[in-house]
Amino acid sequence: MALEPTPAPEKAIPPHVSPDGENLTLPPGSAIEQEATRRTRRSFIGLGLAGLAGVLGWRYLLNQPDAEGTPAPFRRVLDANGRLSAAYFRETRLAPEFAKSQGVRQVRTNGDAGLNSEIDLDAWRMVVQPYGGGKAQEFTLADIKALPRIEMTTQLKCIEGWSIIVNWAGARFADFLAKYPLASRSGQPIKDIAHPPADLAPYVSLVTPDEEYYVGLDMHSTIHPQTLLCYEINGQPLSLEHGAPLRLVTPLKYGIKHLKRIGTIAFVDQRPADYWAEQGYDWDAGH
Ligand SMILES: Nc1nc2c(c(=O)[nH]1)N[C@H]1C(S)=C(S)[C@@H](COP(=O)(O)O)O[C@H]1N2
Ligand SMILES: [Mo]
Repeated sequence: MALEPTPAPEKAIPPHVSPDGENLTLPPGSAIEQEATRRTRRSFIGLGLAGLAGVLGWRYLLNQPDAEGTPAPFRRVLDANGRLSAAYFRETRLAPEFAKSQGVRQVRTNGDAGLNSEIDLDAWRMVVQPYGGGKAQEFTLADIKALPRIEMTTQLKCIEGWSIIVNWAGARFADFLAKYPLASRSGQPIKDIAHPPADLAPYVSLVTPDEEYYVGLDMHSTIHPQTLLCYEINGQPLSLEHGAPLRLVTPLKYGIKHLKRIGTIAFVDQRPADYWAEQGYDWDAGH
């Protein structure tokens, strides 16, 4: 929008006649009329400036580097929200659950980083690097299925702006760490997620077998009761696109954290690398 001189309305419309031909009552040249004209002109220029700022502002925002369609300045707001949710909600909050019948029939898939290499589902193992070093341990899908089976119907929210209600089944990550004490330096298992051992690793890293997709999680989110090592979606074993044989589901986080096709898990001291955080997304990605 260009800032041109205010067009003189006198040219198009006679001074004291409104656009629909009705006579205005203001006497020509009166103080009131001058003031009205001045105000109109000023507000017109004001609108023009606001419009220009708006257009430039939007152009600025939309030209910022983005990832999954969210320009970086918006991301900074989400980052601030992430810090808030990390600080205030931690593990005490539960994501809403729905009746199984409210789940979508036709699940959608999104994101295939780390899913494009060959996979032999029978030979697949989940490799876990214990906290503080030590020998990596391998787990089969049967090992995970031997843990208490949890079913939940929750909303999967993608940062792109869509969400779906999905029924998931799997084992609680916390139950895995209760049975296999891999996340504490002392080797103490997590018996009660409200009182986890003090020497628990602060962070967890999850990586696909081909290392193309990777996610970092804080320990509070990892042992949250709704964080699942998930092997079924809507009553069916996961398809390859949904992350067969095992994926993460953690409904207090955006979809970006729900790593499909778990390869390696490690318990570590520093925030692990995170695929979308590297693209400028909030590391916590909570909602
Ligand atoms: N390995 C892997 N996992 C991934 C992704 C990906 O690209 N690769 N995308 C994530 C994103 S952005 C979303 S929204 C969810 C979508 O899960 P779905 O395909 O089962 O709907 O998977 C997440 N997990
Ligand atoms: Mo997503």
